[in-house]
Amino acid sequence: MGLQELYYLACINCGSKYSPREIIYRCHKCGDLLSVEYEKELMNPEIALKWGARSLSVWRYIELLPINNRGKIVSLGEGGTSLNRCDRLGSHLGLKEVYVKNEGENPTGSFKDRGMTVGVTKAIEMGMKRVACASTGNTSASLAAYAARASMECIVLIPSGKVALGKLVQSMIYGAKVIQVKGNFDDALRMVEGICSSKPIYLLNSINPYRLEGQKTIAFEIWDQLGGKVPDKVIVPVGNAGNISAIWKGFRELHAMGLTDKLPKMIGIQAEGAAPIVNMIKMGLNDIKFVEKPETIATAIRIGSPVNWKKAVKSIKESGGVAETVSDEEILFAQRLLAKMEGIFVEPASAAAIAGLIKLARNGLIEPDDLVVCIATGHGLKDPNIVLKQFKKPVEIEADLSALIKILST
Ligand code: AN7
Repeated sequence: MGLQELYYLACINCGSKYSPREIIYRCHKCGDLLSVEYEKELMNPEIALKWGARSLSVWRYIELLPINNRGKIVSLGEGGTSLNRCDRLGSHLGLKEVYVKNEGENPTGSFKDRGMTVGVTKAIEMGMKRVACASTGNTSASLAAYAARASMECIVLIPSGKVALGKLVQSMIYGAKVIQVKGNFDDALRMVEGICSSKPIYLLNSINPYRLEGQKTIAFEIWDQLGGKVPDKVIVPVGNAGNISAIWKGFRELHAMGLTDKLPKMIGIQAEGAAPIVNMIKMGLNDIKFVEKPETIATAIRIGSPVNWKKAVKSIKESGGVAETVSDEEILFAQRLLAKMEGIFVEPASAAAIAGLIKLARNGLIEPDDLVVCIATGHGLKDPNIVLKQFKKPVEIEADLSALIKILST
C-alpha cells in the first residue's frame, strides 16, 4: 500500500465521496448504492496502449481496476472468454450479426469470477479474514473458490432447495460453510447484509462496488474482440441487476477514455415470474415494486428485490435500451436451440438472454442489421437436472455390432 489511490467511492444518489480505505457498502448520508469512480487522468486513450501486450483477461485492464497491491492479486485465470459469432442462430432469426459471449468458460463456470477476483483481492487488502454472500448459486460457487485460493473463511447463504446441483456441489467442495435459508434469495441477502454490518466479515454480493469493477471487463473484452467496435445492442439476463450495470459502466468508461464514440443499447431480460425491473420500465413507474414470491425455473435469476435496481434502470434508460420478460418455456426452448445450433450449452438464466433475442427479433425491436451480443452468463453443466427432465433416457442395446447396425438403420 502506501499508494495514493486514483479512485474513490461515490454515492449514486447524493454524490457523497468516500475513501477506498473505508469498508462501506451504502452511503452513510442517504443509504443509496456506491460506485467506484476514477480520477480524470485515467480517462485517457493512452492507458489502453498497455493493454495490447497482455492476454485477454480481467487483469489486462488493471489500470482501470481498483487495486493497490499488484503483487497480491487472487486469481484463477478469469475472463478471456470467447465471443462466438453465431451465424446459424442469426440466420434462423433473420439477423446478420449475432454473437454469444460465453462466460461459462470462466474458472467456476460463470461471470461471477470476474467480480470475485477483484472482490477477494480487495478483502485481503482490507485485512479481512472472512467473506460472505447470499446466493442463488453462482456467486457462492465463485466466492467459495476465490476464498479457498486466498485461504479465507467463506460463509454462503442459499435459498433452501432452490440452488442448481452443480453450484451447490461447487460451494461444498471448495470448503465454504454452506447455510440453507428457509426463504428466498432476497431473505438470505437481507440476513447476510445484517451479519456483515455487525461483524468483521466482508460482504461480496454485488452491492459491493468492487465486484462490479471486475465484471465491467466484459464490456472491455467485447470491444477488444470486435476490433475496437462496440455492438448496437447487448442483451443481459437480469437477477440482482449488478451485471447489466457493470457492463454499461465498462462501455461508458471506454467512451470517456475516447476509445469509442458510440455506445450500445443495453437490453435487460427477466423471467416472467421474477421481473420487477421489466415491470417498472414497461409501466413507466418512477419507483420499483418488488416481487414478493419470485418464481422461475431459471433459479439463478429467481430474485424479487434486486439490490442494484437503480443502477440497472439507469443503464437501460440512459443507453436507450429496453427491458423484456420471457417465460420458462421460452427459456428452455432457447437453451436447446443454442446448444443444437451453435454447440453452446448454457444454464437457464443465460438462455433467458437468447429467449429475449428471439422475442425482440420477432417484435422488430432488434433490426436485421444490428450487431447484437448476448451474454451467456453461466455454463449449462451447472444445472443438469433441468435438461434430464426434458429428455427420454437414451436407448440401450446389447454389446454387439449387429445391434448397433440395427439401431442406426431405424
Ligand atoms: C447465470 O449467484 O445472483 O443481474 O447469487 O448466476 O448481476 O444478479 C446470480 C445471478 C445471470 C444475474 N445469470 O446477474 C447469485 C446470483 C446467471 C447468474 C445472473 C446470475 P445479476
